[in-house]
Amino acid sequence: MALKNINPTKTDAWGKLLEQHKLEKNLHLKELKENQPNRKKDFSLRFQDLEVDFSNNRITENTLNLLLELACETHLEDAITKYFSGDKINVTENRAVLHTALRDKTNQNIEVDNENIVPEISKTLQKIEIFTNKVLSGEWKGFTGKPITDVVNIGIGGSDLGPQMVVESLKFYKSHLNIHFVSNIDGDHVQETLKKLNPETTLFLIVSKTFTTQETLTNALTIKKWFLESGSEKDIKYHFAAVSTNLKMVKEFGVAEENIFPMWDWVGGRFSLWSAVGISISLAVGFDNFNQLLSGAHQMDTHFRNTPFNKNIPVVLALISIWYNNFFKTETEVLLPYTEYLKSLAPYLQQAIMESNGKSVDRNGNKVDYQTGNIIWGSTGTNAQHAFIQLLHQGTKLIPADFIGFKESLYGLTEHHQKLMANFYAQIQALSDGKTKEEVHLDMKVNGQFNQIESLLPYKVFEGNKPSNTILFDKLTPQNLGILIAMYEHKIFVQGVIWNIYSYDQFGVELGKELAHKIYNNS
Ligand code: G6Q
Repeated sequence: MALKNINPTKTDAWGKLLEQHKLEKNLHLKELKENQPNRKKDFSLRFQDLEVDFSNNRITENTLNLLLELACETHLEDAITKYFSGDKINVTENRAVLHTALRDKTNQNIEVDNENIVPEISKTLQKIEIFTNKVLSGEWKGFTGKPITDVVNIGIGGSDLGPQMVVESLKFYKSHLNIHFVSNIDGDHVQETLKKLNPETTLFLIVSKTFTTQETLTNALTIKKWFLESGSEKDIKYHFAAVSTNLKMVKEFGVAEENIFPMWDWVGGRFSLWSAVGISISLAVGFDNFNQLLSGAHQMDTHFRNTPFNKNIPVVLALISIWYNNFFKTETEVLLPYTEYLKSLAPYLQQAIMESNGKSVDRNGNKVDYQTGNIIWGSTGTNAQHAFIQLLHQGTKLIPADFIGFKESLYGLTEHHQKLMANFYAQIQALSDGKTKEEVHLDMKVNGQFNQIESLLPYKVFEGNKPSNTILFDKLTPQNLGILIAMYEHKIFVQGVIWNIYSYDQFGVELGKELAHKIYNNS
């Protein structure tokens, strides 16, 4: 059954939130915190070693309660049940949305069109495990008998960004294989990658759900041609594998049947890293770590499914984001992971969030008259502090931030980590509390800058009241990364449900593709 069609702006809660916003829009975070000694405790949620502190947001208990009412009035609970049980909630494509089934560890039946999909998922996971182990152990040999040293993932969008982000994020856990990603149709991208590679020791994974994507097919053909300059047609089976729903076209391309991994139409591209699309991850960090990633995501799925909304991390994060987007009229959200490992998180979530919720027609087929998807951007701290953070502190725009941090670093170097985390907390505090005229005045006096007080004081004032969430884990592990990604996936879902849009199609990318074909064919 499809999701309900409820215009959120027509709910009682929405009306009350509008009033609430008038009352509270000028409250300052610094005062809120000073007047509420237990605020941090009251506005924090825990799940395993994840701690989400949302006390640095411009919300009160009343706001939160109204946002929770909004979730109930828009029937979020019913939507969650339908999401996990394989209802065809992706109505415009007539598909279920079941990336959660790929990491389900309960072994209970999950049905699509009256067929249990669990055995097929387990079989594929086993195939990934066997394949990974063969390649990693060196049992899998290239056409001249040498073991594989390099793997190239050929794919784009959902068949590239997820695996690439996870491989980058889990570099610490890396196997001996070098993993490369070719996505852009820009020939220089493939050329730059190939020039580093030896065809005798390289494995190519062609990842394309449809196997019709112009970029992926063009790159795959160029690579096949390059390979055939050294190897022969019969050697292709030692060097090419594919992940797709389109068996016919994969075989026509020449990939051996035993090297083909399935995909299913109930997995959206941007949510597919948990499927065989994630083979590059399994090769990069070993199957056990890949499985840990899946387990972490499953744990977050269970939390999301079973936790009351007021204690439910993805629900609370989604509601806070709606509060800013629809009532404060913010346009963007910034992601600030304080670890270099997560430098690809923002580009990955840009696709997941913006392709999903960048919609303006509601589930009744009408144009919405309220804001939907946020613009997502970001980069790692502390680098960002020396770049764009100025605008967050003193610009004219209100930009809610997610600070993502880890209590421990992976290699030790404690002094570095203490400095890193000091910066992490300093930014959160500076954004929230700011620095008043009086404080600047005093500071300048103490520093002996008497003569400059008049001319410089206004520039040194920080208004503060800039909101953020603090998302803190003990350590970056495959399991915690799974938790983090699934947390954002469910935040996307909750927002799409409440905004009354279809989050799982992406017609917006079609027009440009069609025109590119026409322009190319006429050139
Ligand atoms: C993701 C989108 C899109 C898709 C790519 C690649 O949700 O659908 O980014 O993943 O266009 O598609 P193929 O995997 O079919 O090549």
